[in-house]
This record gives sequence, C-alpha cells and structure tokens, in this order.
Amino acid sequence: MRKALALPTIAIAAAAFPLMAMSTASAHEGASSYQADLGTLNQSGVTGTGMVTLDGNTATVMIEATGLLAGAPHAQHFHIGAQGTCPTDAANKDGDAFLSTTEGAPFYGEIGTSLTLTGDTSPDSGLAVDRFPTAEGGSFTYNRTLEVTEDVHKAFEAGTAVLVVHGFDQNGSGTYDGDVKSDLDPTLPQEATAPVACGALNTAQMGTAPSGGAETGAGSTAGIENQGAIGVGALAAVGAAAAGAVAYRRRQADQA
Ligand SMILES: [Cu+2]
Repeated sequence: MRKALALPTIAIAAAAFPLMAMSTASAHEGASSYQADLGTLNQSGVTGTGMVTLDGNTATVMIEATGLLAGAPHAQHFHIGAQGTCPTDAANKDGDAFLSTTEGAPFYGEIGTSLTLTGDTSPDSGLAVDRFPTAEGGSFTYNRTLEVTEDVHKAFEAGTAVLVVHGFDQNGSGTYDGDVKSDLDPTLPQEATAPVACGALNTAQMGTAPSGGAETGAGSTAGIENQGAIGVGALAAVGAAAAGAVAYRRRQADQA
C-alpha cells in the first residue's frame, strides 16, 4: 500500500524538479523536516498541516489550513518553551467562551516566530494582522523561507516547537467582534486572537520511516528524503492544488 501511494507523489516531484534546483540546494543533508497535523481548538472546525524544513536556522515553511473565517487575517506562530503539546478546550480555566492564547501557553509556550507573509518574523509581529495570511474562501496556503532564532531552532530539536493558528468567528457574525476582549491586546476582540488550530511539530515521518523496513536500501532512503525536500518547492512550482494533493498523499502514506 505504501509503495502504490508513493509512486504518484514521486512522479509529481520529478516533474517539478527542474524548476526548483535552488530549493533543493538549500535543503541539503543537514536539513531536518518536521510536520504538524493541525487539530481544532475552540471547536472552530479548523484543521490543516504544517511542514517545516530546518537547515541551520533557515526554515522553509508550508502551511495549509481550512475551516477558517473567510476573508479575515489569521495570525500564526511557532510557539516554543513549554511542553511542546496542544491544550484541549478544557484548559479554558476562566470559564468564559474562549480557550485563550494565554490559557494554552502552559502547553505550547510563548511565541517564538511570527509566521508573517512579509517583513519581521519576531514575536514583536505576533499580532501584525496586516501581514498574516487572509483566508480567502475559508482556507489558505502559506509558503515562506525565513530565519528563526537559536531558541526556536533548539525547540524544534527538543520537540517543543508547536504551530498555532489564531482567529475565530465564534458568534458567526462574519467578522472578528464581540464583547470579550483579547488577552493579548485589549483593543482587539478575543475572536481575533483566540487559537483555532494547533499541532506539535514533530520530526517528519518520511525522515525516519525507512530504518528497518523491507525497502531500507540507501537508494530508498534518499528517495524518501528527496520527497520531503521537494514537496515544499513543488508548491511554488506547480501550484497550491498539486501541493495539496502531495500533502494529502503524504498523509495517507504516513498512516499506511
Ligand atoms: Cu500563536
């Protein structure tokens, strides 16, 4: 089953390969790949996937998320420095309508990197809503190569980096509003900053799977690593739809 599912992925990657020599050059042997399966927080219904290739402190990031408030910006970050896990909605200790970002912090920690579209990526840009992805039609695909700090790099290696996406239209009004104010910025409604999806960034399966399987030859291993490196570049090369298919197949392969 794994082999049958992997073949189409390789075919797509091979087709995209000539266009992405630069991407593969940066993702050399020292790079590590991480994946987060984004699960819903705050009963938002938001799900998605994050893929990160870390080469030194250079992170190539690809995120897909769906089920979001359409047409609204969604802050997203690498959180670091805590347990490297996601809270459940039971962590809503103050009993209001929201699991807030602060209530989740004992699990996923503080902001380490702001995954903006342009410009600064430090925690200072944590709520720079004009530079975060807007979910046209309720979903977005994000791609950026950026520099992370040494603390963030270490968090990835320690298994304590977590991907969190924010912004939740809880009252269904079609915009961020409501009487509850954000715990992060009291000038914003809580809807604008509440976490909606979370996933721990773990070492990607395709980097570790071959060790002991029947197809453990060196060629097999190299092929799988290339798949991980190429997957991110293929997004830019062949468009979001194809990349979604690659990510979908990869998830299926991981579960096989
Ligand atoms: Cu965050």
